[in-house]
Amino acid sequence: MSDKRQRARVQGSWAKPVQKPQRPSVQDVQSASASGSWKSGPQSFEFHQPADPIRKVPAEKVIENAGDYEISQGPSGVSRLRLIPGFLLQEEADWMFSKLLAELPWSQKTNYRMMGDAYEEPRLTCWYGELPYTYSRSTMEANAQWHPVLATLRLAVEQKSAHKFNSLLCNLYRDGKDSIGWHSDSEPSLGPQPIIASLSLGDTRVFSLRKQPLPEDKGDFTYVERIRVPLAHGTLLLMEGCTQADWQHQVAKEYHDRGPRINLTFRTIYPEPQRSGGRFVT
Ligand SMILES: O=C(O)CCC(=O)C(=O)O
Repeated sequence: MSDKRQRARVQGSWAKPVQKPQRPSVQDVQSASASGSWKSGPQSFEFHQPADPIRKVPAEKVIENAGDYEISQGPSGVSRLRLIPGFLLQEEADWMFSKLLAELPWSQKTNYRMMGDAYEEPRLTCWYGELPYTYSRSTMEANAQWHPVLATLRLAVEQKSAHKFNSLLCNLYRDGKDSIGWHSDSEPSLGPQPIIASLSLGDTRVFSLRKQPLPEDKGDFTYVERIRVPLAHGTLLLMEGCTQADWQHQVAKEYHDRGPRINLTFRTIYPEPQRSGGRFVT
C-alpha cells in the first residue's frame, strides 16, 4: 500500500505519517529485568511504589442508643458524648415544646463573615444568661430573665450532668430548611474543654460530627471520621472533654418534610478575655 493511502484524511489535507510504536527488543527486556526499569529508545519508564498508602474514607458511625461514648482519644485528649434519649417524658416534652415555641422571644440573628458581609442565620434563636454571647461577629445581649420552663430544665440538666450552667442558647428550626453549619463551640468565652448540654424538643433532626483533619491534610475533611446522632423529642446529649477542640458539628438541611424543632444548648460562659495587640490579656 502506498504511503499516501496509509495516512488519514484530516480537514482536507493528509495527516503526517503515523509513527508506529517501537517494541522493546529481547535485549531491552533482559536489561530491564536486571535493572528494574524499561528502556525504549531514548526514553526510559520506571515503576515506583506510590509514596502515600491508599487512604479510605472511613464509614460514618451512628450513635442512637443511650450510653457514654469515647469518640476519640486525641490530638487534644479524650472527646466524649453522653446520649440520654427519653430524658423528658413524652407528655412533659410535648407540653414544654408548645409553651417554648409560643412564649420565647425568637428572632433571626444577623451574622458577619470574615470579609464583613452580612447574612441571616437560617434559624431563629434567643439567649439567656448574665453575660452577652458573641459569635460570628455578632453579639446576643445578656438576658437574665429566664423563662420558668427554662429555669426548671436548667436544674434538671445540672442534676443529670453534675455540672453548673449559667447560660442557654435556644435554637428554633422552623422546618427541614433551617439548619446550623459546621462549627465547634470554641469561643474563648466558653473556656477550655467546655461541657455543652443539648436538649432537643419537637421533630427529630440529625446531629452530625466530623473530626478535625490532621495538620498535614491542610483543612481537607475528605478522610476524617464522621458520626451521626439522630436527636429525638426529649433527648439530652452531653458533649464533653475535647469534643469542641477535636470535632465540629452541624444540623444539616433536610429535603423531606420536617416539623419544627427546638434545641436548648446549656453552656457556661466566662467574661471575655480582653484582646490587646493580638494577644489575650486576662
Ligand atoms: O441544634 C442542635 O442540635 C445543635 C445546635 C448547635 O450546634 C449550637 O447551638 O451550637
